[in-house]
Amino acid sequence: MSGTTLGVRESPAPPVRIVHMGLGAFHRSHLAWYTAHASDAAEWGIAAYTGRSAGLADDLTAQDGLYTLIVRSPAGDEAERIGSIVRAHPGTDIPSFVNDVAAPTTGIVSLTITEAAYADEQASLDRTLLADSVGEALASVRPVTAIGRLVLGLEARRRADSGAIALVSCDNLPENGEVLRHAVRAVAAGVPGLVDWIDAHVSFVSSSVDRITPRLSGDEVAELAERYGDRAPVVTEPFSDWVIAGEFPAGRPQWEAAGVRFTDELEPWEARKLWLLNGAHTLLASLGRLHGHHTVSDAIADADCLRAVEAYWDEACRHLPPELGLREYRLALLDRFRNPRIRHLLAQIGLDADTKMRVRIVPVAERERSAGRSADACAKVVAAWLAIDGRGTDRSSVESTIADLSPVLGADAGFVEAVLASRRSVDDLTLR
Ligand code: CS2
Repeated sequence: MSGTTLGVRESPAPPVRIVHMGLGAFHRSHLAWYTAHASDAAEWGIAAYTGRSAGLADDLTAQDGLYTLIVRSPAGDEAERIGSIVRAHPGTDIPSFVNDVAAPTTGIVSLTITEAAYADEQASLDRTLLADSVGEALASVRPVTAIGRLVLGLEARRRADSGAIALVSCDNLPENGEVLRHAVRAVAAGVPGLVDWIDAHVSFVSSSVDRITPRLSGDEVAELAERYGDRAPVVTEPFSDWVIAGEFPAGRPQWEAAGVRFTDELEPWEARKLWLLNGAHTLLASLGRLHGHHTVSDAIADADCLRAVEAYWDEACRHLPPELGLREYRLALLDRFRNPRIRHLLAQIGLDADTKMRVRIVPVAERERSAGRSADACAKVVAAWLAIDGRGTDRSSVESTIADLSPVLGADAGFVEAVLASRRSVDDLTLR
């Protein structure tokens, strides 16, 4: 592919039937890749919207939506041109978004809007805004949150009588479809009749997504742009997994041809991924940085970090069904974390740390404590987070931060004590 310029499709662009919210690197290494590899890929195109910014949308538009996906293994790179994204828009292009969601040809809206966006405090503003806009032309309404924009699109779809649709969450939250249902219904509640329409026409699909895709630095993008003639390249790892539970009333791509697994029992897979992969990431983001490391591969090479990860995995695995192949998954994770050619910054993983702690570490700690065990490894994760965040070391502030993560753990004197004890040892790291 070297030396070629993007912008010319080898085959006609597929018709838009998927609308994506949260266009970024992960969407392009995951859902867009699976869609391009579905057996009926020619029938499923994506109109993708960024969170807000125009930069990536402009770059992709200049390339007719095409981009290069570079799969980076320790042995080398394999580059592939992906054509499933047909249009790219900035998230602020609300009129196009609303039209796309309302179109009868659209069957799916997928989301990678980050964990924190489902509990956006500004959602209540959007609820009022949407309630006040009843009867108005929707094109002039400007919700401020992603959920607000989605609800506006659904209201437009209802008015257009375009029928049922599936919403697919790809964010790292347990039961992400249910979390989305809750968030959407809360914002829709101000618009008369909309919640009933949603209940009858919208399927909330849950899914567990798994592919490490770090954000690239400016230098990395410049180097790849030069090599591939692509202004918006994506680098990802060889591993990829997607498990989905839910109905698609308006159809879906034949994703199983690309390796997607459909199940009625998502919860164990979701917990395996959230607790083991994401939980270890969250641990390394704090403990690794306390040790002075910047990337996952550097942190996992540190004996203290590796020990902490293994101890935390031992605690988590006591609460996962053994038939999920836990040993193999752990070994594969170590290889994935060690991939020296994937530069995954700990600081990137450390964003929104409290939301991540709640869904990755807290469930394991609560289960360990209620089984009568110390949860020392989880306590160390909490302690490292408190230290990297520069939180107070006195008992009452530690207690209240833990209570904010989990009322159960905050009221558990034994767990608070374990965190305080761990805190003393991790604080030594910062003093070195
Ligand atoms: C990471 C995830 O940034 C983070 O919090 O744990 O983005 C992780 O790389 C993905 O979930 C892998 O699928």
